[in-house]
Amino acid sequence: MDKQAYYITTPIYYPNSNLHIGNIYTSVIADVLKRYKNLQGYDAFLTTGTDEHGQKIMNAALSHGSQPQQFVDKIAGETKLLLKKLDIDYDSFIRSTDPKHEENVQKIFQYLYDKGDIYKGEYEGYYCESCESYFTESQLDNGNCPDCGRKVDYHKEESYFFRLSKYTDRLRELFKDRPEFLEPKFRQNEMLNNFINKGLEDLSVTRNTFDWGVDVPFDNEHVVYVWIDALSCYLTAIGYGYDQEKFNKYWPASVHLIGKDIVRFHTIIWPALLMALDMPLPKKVFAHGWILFDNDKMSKSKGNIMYPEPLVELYGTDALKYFLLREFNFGSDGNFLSKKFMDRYNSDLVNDLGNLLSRTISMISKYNGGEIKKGKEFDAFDEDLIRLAGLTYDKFTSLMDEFKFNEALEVLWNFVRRSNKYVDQTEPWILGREEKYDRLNTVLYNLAESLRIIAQLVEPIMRNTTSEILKQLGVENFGFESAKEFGLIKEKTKVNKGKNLFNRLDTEEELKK
Ligand code: ME8
Repeated sequence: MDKQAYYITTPIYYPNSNLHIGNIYTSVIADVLKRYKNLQGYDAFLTTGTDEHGQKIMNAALSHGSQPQQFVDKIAGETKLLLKKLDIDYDSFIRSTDPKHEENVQKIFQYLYDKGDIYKGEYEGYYCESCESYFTESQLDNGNCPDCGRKVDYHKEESYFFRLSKYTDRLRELFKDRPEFLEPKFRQNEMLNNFINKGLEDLSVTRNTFDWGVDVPFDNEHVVYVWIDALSCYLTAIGYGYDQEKFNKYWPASVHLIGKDIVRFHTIIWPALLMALDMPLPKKVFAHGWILFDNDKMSKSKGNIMYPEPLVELYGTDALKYFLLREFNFGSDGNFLSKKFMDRYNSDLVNDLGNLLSRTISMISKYNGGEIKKGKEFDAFDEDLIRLAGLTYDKFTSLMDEFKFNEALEVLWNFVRRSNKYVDQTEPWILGREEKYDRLNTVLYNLAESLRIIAQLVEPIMRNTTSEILKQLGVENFGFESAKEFGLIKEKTKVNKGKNLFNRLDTEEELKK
């Protein structure tokens, strides 16, 4: 039987500069979600890419003394390398300058024009260059852009318009009938109160003050608005216009993962466009919060941008992914503090997980000649541990399904800590000294089995850690679902003493780096 498709997208990043921690946060979540879905038996497909047209990119290229194409080629190449370095397992990297995509944008534009959903008019209003969007005075937020908060300029120009107003009622119904469409839930009220219920105005969908964009097919004085171009990348990436079978398999998207600043584009403009194209709507849009730096949004002008490369080089991809998922509540803003990173590394990874593995493997080597054996004596501590293992699987998966990644990891680490407590409660070193093997074997078996379950559950987030734990335990990867069952390790499995999973950091020294 064919596996069920699960299509995930990240935003199509602007290649005006290299990706920082805030941008890659979405990519990391998307990667974890993809691995999680695949491990659960889905056929997950992840699209990412670069949003290469528009005035902002053109200006960035010019300020670097480059031609736009040359400039975006360079950054798109660097972005791919960075995603590889971060072990982000994407399936499609779509560039909006890809000729297949440009063709799609023109087809979409022509179709909507022929249908009467795009018409020519004149625009007068406020323009945000960063969002490449027009606003009326009443839409401004204290005179600034309601999406990103930046300064706006007054503009007047000839433009083509998309009849967004025509879709107001259907959008209102969408929010009413499908409360799961946009999460977190509080964002729904923002969209309804700030935009839909105020009445939507038709949207200017072309620009004629620059030419770095897809030409309007029948009027080369105009280029297509960058957001129409960017959003439809989600379609081109899975074969729209050139591989219908693939497209039918993956569309509609299971989830668009985005930052909170681009909710309006994804939950008003994008569904309205898809309605106009008579296409099914994505099943969900999930908007995460900002990763802040000292309580402030990262920005170049403030000089407080944090890039992921040094963290990965020093601490590895597993630690970075763990931290981003564990520390931040997906949906809310959170502060990135280097000290917090070090503290979590030392407490959760070195002390809790690393120690559990090293003490378990050492004891199996010392007392059992390196073999995991089944014991004959049991007590209430075992029952309690095994019961928690079962509950951990159920809670971990249901929290992952709700995109509550930090809580899922908290539940898993609760089990890691419980396993360490089990060592203290059962005191295997005393059992060993007194040669009580019937009991000692049970304890060591339960510890090995707990570690196996932890390794299987953590695989979507830390696959290298999973491999290392399983290698040291001497067991094969039985698959994610095997974490449901306690007792799969075979009698006389030989463990392999290995390196430390994570080495303790000297926080003071690390902070100087
Ligand atoms: O918006 N914390 O691209 P982009 C968390 N091209 N997320 C952050 C962040 C931070 N500090 N800073 C930025 C675009 N982001 C469009 C997308 S999709 C069809 C087109 C997030 O490169 C931001 O919220 O400006 C956005 O979701 C993503 O990075 C890409 O931003």
